[in-house]
Amino acid sequence: MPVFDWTRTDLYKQTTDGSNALFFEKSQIEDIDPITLIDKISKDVDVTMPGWEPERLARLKETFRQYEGFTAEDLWQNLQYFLEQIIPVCESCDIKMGIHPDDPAFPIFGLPRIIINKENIGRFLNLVDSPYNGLSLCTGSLGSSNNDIPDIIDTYCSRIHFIHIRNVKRYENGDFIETSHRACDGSVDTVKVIETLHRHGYSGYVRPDHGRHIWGEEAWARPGYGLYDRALGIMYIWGVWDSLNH
Ligand SMILES: [Mn+2]
Repeated sequence: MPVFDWTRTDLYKQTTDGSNALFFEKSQIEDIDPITLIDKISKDVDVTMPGWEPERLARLKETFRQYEGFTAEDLWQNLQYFLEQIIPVCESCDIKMGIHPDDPAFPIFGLPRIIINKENIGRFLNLVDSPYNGLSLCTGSLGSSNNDIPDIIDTYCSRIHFIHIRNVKRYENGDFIETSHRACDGSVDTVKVIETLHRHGYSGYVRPDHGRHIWGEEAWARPGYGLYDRALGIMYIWGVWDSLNH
């Protein structure tokens, strides 16, 4: 993800069930310059967010200038160079690498993003076609745009070393909000995601990834990482998994 890590426009979006969650309002991103957005969001929160560290944000304008005229093909070339250097070392040390998709899975602020869909994931895996060059597949990140995630898992399951299972609800205008892990609460068919992993005998790592803030924990928990909702998410994932073993 060039310049920015994950991006949202509201870290405490109130929902109708009393929780709050990370929200992305597409029109805000289109109408605002990134530095104003970062200033606005940084005021909401006094903890350091992953990818939004103060020293990194302080250099934002400079970093942006470095990406002027930078295209998706330039990113592909850099990634290829990087992988060709590191994957042979990973093979010799038995360390499996897993790339995380862009979040959101589409270009923002005019910056290219490439790990965004099935076709590009296939291209990525072929840059260096080794089992050590794999995926940290994130259903929430890929779920921010219209991806058939069970199909992506079905196609590339042997290259998934780590999976982040969470749900987001997408709206027709391009907005999305993080929801509970339940399939019926969001746009990602999390049950089918787990079924597909189970069918392939997946034995890698899984995490519930993000959670809403519930039961008042927004007072102390980092936005996006509600402890209670992540715990509920783990049990939902286990519940589906166990029902498939039954
Ligand atoms: Mn993730």
